[in-house]
Amino acid sequence: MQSSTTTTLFPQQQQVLNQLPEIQGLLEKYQRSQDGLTIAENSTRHFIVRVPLIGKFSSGKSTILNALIGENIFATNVDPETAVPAELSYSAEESFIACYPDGKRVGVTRDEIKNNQLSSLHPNGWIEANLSSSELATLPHLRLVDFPGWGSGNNKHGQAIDNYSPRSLAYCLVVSTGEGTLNETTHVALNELKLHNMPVIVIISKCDGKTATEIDSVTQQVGSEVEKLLGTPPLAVVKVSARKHDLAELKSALATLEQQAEALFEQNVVKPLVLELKAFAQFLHILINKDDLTSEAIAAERINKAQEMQDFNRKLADDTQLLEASLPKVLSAILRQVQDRLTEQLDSLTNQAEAGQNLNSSIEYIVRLAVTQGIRDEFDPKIQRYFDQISSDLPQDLQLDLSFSSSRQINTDDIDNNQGDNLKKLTLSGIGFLLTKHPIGVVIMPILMPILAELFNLFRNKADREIEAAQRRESIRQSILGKIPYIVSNTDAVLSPLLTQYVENAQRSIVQAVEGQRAALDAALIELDEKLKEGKAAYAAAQQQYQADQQVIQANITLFENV
Ligand SMILES: Nc1nc2c(ncn2[C@@H]2O[C@H](COP(=O)(O)OP(=O)(O)OP(=O)(O)O)[C@@H](O)[C@H]2O)c(=O)[nH]1
Ligand SMILES: [Mg+2]
Repeated sequence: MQSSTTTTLFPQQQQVLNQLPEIQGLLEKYQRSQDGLTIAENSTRHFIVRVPLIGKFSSGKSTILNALIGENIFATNVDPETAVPAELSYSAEESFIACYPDGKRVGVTRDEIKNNQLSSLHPNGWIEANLSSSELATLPHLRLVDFPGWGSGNNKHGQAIDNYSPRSLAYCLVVSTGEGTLNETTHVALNELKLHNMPVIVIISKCDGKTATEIDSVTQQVGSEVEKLLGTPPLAVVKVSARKHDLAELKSALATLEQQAEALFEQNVVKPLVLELKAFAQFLHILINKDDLTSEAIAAERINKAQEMQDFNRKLADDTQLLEASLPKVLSAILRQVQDRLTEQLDSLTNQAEAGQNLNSSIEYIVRLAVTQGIRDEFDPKIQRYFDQISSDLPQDLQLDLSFSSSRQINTDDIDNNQGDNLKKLTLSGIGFLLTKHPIGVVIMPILMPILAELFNLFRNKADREIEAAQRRESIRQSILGKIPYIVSNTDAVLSPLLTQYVENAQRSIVQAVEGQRAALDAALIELDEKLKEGKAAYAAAQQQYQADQQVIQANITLFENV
């Protein structure tokens, strides 16, 4: 288990923890699902704002963190260096822990971190660095994360993003003055972040050895590009020189983010909980106000509700079929993107092969970008339309939040030690699926990429031999060109069942959620009928109980909304 934060709880955090047993008891009493509450409880107990520093390799991320904590703990280099994410927390007593995806935790030394001797943690492990830095002490709700950079065919960054995207509530985007502008990978990454509406601090790094005019022009350029991509201004655009230990602007932006932690808690934990309570109150409302109800009327209502459910299931099946019918077109558009991008990169791949480099990770990287973009352009709009249609088909008294933008963050490491597996379990089934509706990154990428990597490995030896044998540049080029259809068909073979599975899971979890609510309502109607048969007094008592319970739920809603 991750150590829980020793920081003073926010009033709302305390409030949620105080009220949970009462709400839990009522959910149990009415046989309603506890899943949402369990997630709310975990997210409340372990609330933390993870803030990965993302950006191109060598943009200066590790150097910035070293300068911030005032010690050279993390390895830095002009070549791609950071390979394992490192999570920084304040602790009076310093410790470094290697965290494996299976939950194993092993102490490591400063030297091992400094010298980047962490290969046993690939690909899904991370480092926990608990440091007694006074700077970190002022940011108790933030957990800054040193992240592998992107670029130069490095796919460690992609893996890290997949693992972190459902667990992070803010980002720092580092762009060095040397880069001057956002590259394509950054565009794709920012498109992703936009969907989660997260605060982003843009850090313009290496502001030394440049004139003030040059720095201002990069700051303006990057700031406006980010704003355009996010649709809202970043939380701050700050200029730093880690080399000169000039981090004043960054420190002030982090302090602002720290102040927003409470609002982030409210948005990510309290709001979904309140929605759930409102659905519960609505359910009780259906049972109340039935003063002159008869057994016949209850029987009629049960039939009526069952009929509504059948109608809904039929509409859902039709909507799902329509979505499934669109999949081949979606898939071929995505594959076209893969093909086009590989072809566009042919010269650069040829250069790499000529220089004797292995092309595997470059190819993986290109495919990853193409699939991410392709899914966003082709699949997401269809899924969104599907969810919208279902929301409007839903019987009035049932609640299902199917809007993309409302995906709830999941602190998987706090639910169980087995982070990777849990994530997959959560995102591919039931409530987890409904909480993370956005398919890319959270659902599809973490499954797609390892399978693709294996497939590429299978034909890699043969391909490498052929490429080696081709002596002239043109024949190397032709040889790589000849591999593109293999890559595209491999991607097809993996992606096609994944898309189908995504749609099936979506339908299944919607049915599960809706039927769960319906069954609870039916059980309540049966109980109401039994009370009615017991006589007027029992019926009135039951009504009173529903009213009292509804008041309790309502009081909790008011409490959470007004702290
Ligand atoms: N001039 C200048 N160079 C810097 C500054 N910060 C970092 N560098 C240099 O930039 C190079 C890369 O720095 P890192 O901190 O390793 O970059 P990174 O973003 O962590 O890179 P990856 O871990 O590979 O993603 C190193 O050679 C640093 O010395 C700075 O403020 N000014
Ligand atoms: Mg680094």
